[in-house]
Amino acid sequence: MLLQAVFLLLLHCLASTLGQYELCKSLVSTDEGSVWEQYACQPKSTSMRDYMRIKVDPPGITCGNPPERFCTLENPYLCSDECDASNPDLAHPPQLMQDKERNGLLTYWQTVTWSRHPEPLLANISMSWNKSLELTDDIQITFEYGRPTVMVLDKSMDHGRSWQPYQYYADDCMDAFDIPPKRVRDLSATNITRVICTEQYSRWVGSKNDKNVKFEVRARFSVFAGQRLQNMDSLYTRMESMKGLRDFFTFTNLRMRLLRPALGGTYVQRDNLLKYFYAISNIEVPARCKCNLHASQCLLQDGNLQCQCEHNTTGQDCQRCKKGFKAKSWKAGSYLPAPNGTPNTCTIAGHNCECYGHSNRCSYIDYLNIVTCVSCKHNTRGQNCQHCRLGYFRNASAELDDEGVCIECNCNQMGSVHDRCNSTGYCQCKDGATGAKCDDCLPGYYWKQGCYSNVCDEEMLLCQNGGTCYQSQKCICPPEFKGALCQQPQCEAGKDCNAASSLHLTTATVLLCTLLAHLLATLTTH
Ligand SMILES: *[C@@H]1O[C@H](CO)[C@@H](O)[C@H](O)[C@H]1NC(C)=O
Ligand SMILES: *[C@@H]1O[C@H](CO)[C@@H](O)[C@H](O)[C@H]1NC(C)=O
Ligand SMILES: *[C@@H]1O[C@H](CO)[C@@H](O)[C@H](O)[C@H]1NC(C)=O
Ligand SMILES: *[C@@H]1O[C@H](CO)[C@@H](O)[C@H](O)[C@H]1NC(C)=O
Ligand SMILES: *[C@@H]1O[C@H](CO)[C@@H](O)[C@H](O)[C@H]1NC(C)=O
Ligand SMILES: *[C@@H]1O[C@H](CO)[C@@H](O)[C@H](O)[C@H]1NC(C)=O
Ligand SMILES: [Ca+2]
Repeated sequence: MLLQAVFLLLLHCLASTLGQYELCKSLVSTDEGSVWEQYACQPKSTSMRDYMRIKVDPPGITCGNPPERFCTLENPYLCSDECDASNPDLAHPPQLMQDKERNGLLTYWQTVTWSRHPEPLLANISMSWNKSLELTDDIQITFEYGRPTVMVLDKSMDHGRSWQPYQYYADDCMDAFDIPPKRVRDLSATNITRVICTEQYSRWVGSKNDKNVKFEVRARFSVFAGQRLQNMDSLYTRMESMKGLRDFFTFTNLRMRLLRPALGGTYVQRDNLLKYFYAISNIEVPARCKCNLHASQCLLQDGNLQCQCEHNTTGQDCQRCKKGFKAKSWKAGSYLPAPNGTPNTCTIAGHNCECYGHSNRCSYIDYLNIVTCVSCKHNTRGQNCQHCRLGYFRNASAELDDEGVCIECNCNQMGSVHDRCNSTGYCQCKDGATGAKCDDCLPGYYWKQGCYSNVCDEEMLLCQNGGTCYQSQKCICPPEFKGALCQQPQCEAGKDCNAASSLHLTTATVLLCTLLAHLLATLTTH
């Protein structure tokens, strides 16, 4: 026991020299031999600049094709600088925003000048990593020759499918975005995830004085962890308890929308537009891979960052349990309790009672002398949750431990005998019904909340005596006929079926004759 205590102490020392949450597991000797102890763990923070894929829009925005001259805000009348895409010494391609600058040589991406003023000079810079990342320090974008007077930083958490604003930047927030200006230091613990517009990084201070535009992560962290971030435990505790806090620092893509360049004054000087453009020499994105506290390493594999998952988890972000380790459902690791957190390891499903991850509870049934899974989820049933519930069938392309292993039969209520189906999803149909779900009729039947035999059709059951067949359901007969197929005259058999009509005729004749007689009488009296 003493030995173990000493070992654990040693481990703590080791963990603290390594930094917090850097160790996923460690071999510990106990009286029963060595066992692995597991801890919540996360990769080190690193410069994600080296892994980002960068794209600028619109396509022709980078300067130098054709070559052009430009000047700077500080030397507006010395327009001798040249940008030429075909000359490596004078070219300013996008990759110069993420290169390692050697020997103090400043390298930067540069756009065309604002020669089309007053049409706005717009540029988008999209950065993608194809990996969920968590910011660990300030994003810092270095602008040469002045910072934009209006720009927006956006982020995406779903690989660019949807975007949201991260921070607005303007020299006049009300004027540019109709948002009152704020600083991060105006925020408190309750509204730290608020998206703000800041005027701190857009004002003209001379191009050499302050070149950086920041997204402040450190200042936000310090609200919880103290000025020097000395109390990170407090931050991590908040990460666990405050909804949206962790997600606020999580992203897969970033995008800068540059909306107006530095002006160097209040107005645009229309007679010298060659001094207005954007130029970026560096983009720092200090972050770590999001591995859900299940990995301490994140490595480049086939060009993409990949968490080296521990705790028997798998996936790019360790967001799943490995196959066969689904005794209970997957959970992210937790920072709590300090200092080692909780690993929430995926464990192998027990030998005597495998539930394939559809239940995390087993129960011993005394009179049967068996152990059985309790409350199987995902529409499964059985001792090991290995069958599908009635009304469901086995998904042939899913493993037994897949959440989608059972598919609803979906038998048509009217057309089928019951709501169960066979193992390929076929329902049992009532007479006349057909199709996998019994929602169709066999030939010779029509559908009307179930299948019914045709009364009439165009082949065997023809309507007679000029009747027409209405949707196989009934013959519409001419007035003189009746019967299912209009086979029967309206009048009783054996009687004179023309009597009625001849009587009508007689009446009409009598009437006509009377009329004529009247007419004749009137004519003769005059
Ligand atoms: C920048 O991206 C936004 C959002 O997708 C888009 O509306 C805008 O047209 C883009 N601007 C340029 C210059 O490509
Ligand atoms: C993104 O990463 C995933 C997982 O590593 C990989 O399957 C996919 O091909 C990657 N996509 C691109 C465009 O690299
Ligand atoms: C954040 O909350 C503080 C106090 O709780 C308040 O003074 C401040 O105005 C709020 N900031 C924003 C942007 O809502
Ligand atoms: C993963 O599962 C194997 C097999 O059950 C087990 O020996 C190992 O300790 C597990 N690893 C972790 C990190 O839990
Ligand atoms: C069957 O399982 C596969 C593999 O998990 C899944 O992609 C598919 O959606 C499932 N089918 C249905 C109908 O649920
Ligand atoms: C399920 O029923 C359909 C239709 O009756 C049949 O073709 C199929 O062979 C049945 N599948 C099995 C596995 O019995
Ligand atoms: Ca550079």
